Amino acid sequence: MDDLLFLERDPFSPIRYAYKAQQILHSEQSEFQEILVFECAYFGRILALDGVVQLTEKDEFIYHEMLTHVVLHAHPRPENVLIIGGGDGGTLREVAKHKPVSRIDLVELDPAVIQVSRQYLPTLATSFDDPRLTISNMEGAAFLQQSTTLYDVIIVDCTDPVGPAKGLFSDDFFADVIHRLAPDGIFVAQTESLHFHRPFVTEVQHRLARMFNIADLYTASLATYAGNWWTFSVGSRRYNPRAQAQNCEVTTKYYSDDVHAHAFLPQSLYDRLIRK
Ligand code: AG3
Repeated sequence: MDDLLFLERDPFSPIRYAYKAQQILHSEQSEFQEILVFECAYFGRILALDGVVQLTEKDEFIYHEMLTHVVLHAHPRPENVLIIGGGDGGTLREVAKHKPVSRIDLVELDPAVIQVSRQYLPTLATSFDDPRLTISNMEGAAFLQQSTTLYDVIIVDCTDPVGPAKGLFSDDFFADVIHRLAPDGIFVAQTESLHFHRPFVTEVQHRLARMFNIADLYTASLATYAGNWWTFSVGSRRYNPRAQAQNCEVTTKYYSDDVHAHAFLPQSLYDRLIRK
């Protein structure tokens, strides 16, 4: 029997992936977007929002570990952590592994994503009942403007920077972030592919460099996001994100002390790709 084909609709990429799907587990139109969970023999369950793959059970650990543990280990003692986006819970699962973290705020615009993840993605939705967690369903920028907390780490785990997530990369948003970061706080955001989106990555790096003491970039290779050479952009107020302030003591499948050191681009490559 032929497989069902899921054809990704990714407006930010020059290619389209077709996934061999076995079964659709859930499909709904929420107030904000189309939410789909389907099953693949190779990738396991896949979450797509408005037709764009957000994660697969097969390789999500690489993305979520890299989005969180690099900056959490560049800071000597992160206690207050803010996650903007991340309604599937994968980023939260990784942050929750850190014992010194005493407060986790998660700001997810669409409560339906959290519900769907709790129901269909139990390996991601492990930490929604963590006592340190507070969930707010609102825009990230609005949350930052009304918050009175100073965060040690702020993480943006968003969809592609077209549509609702576009504003999360603006000067205004970064100014709101800095306002709510402790004087030694660190900011990180997923920033797309160096193959397909280098102008975007460069623009974000230049913007961060203007606004933070340190701007930097690290990458990981992902099978399922078009462009694959995936970037994570850091804005740091004090600590050099290339240096670990603590060794890795959390249990991970991908991130480790030597991965931390190797994830950042060699300076000459950074200069060639980003500075020019
Ligand atoms: N956030 C990054 C999604 C990028 C997907 N882009 C794409 N497939 N073109 C994922 C959220 C996981 N917590």
